Amino acid sequence: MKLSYIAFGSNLNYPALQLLKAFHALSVLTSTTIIGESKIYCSEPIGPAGQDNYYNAVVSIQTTLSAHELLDCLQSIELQQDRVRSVKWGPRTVDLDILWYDDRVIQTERLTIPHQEIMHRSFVVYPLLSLDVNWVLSGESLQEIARTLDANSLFVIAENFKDLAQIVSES
Ligand code: A4P
Ligand code: MG
Repeated sequence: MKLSYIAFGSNLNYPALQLLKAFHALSVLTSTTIIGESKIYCSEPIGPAGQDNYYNAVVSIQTTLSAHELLDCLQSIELQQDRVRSVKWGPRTVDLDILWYDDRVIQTERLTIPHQEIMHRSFVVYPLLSLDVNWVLSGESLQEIARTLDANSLFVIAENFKDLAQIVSES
């Protein structure tokens, strides 16, 4: 069993619903068990201007899939949710990035692990902290990294996916 962390992001077609769909798809994924979930956040977009705010979260899993098999599965979930790859960092129905896989450093054409943007993104670092993750990246703890990031544009929407489902069903 390998431990992995997956970042969720969406800012198109009812982002809360997109996150819930992707969470469900991950929960039924072969050889994989969800073991933790962060709070769900709303965040201002990084990248091209004029996009809607994002919903973001991080989920931890245990899996017997290899990192590349996991990437294949996550990309097929993205496609099931009508993900169209167009503009870099542009709007998307759902983006599923592998942040971390079994303490490994992987550098291939398709995969960079740990994900290279983790330490620049409050919408990844804060969810990780809400999951009690205590990684050290480039000599800095996540708490130290968080202090260097602007969290002003980050809001908690729900404590977990169950609460998010409740909020969606009431709206
Ligand atoms: N790839 C390499 N490493 C990985 C990895 N660890 N996990 C490759 C997943 N994929 C990885 O990704 C392009 C390629 O990266 C994949 O084919 C895979 O082989 P993509 O999702 O098709 O396209 P992209 O949008 O150009 O890149 P990426 O890295 O997913 O985008 P980002 O960096 O995640 O940026 N603002 C807010 N507030 N919240 C967000 O969630 N997200 C983005 C997307 C921009 N701004 C945002 C947010
Ligand atoms: Mg991606």
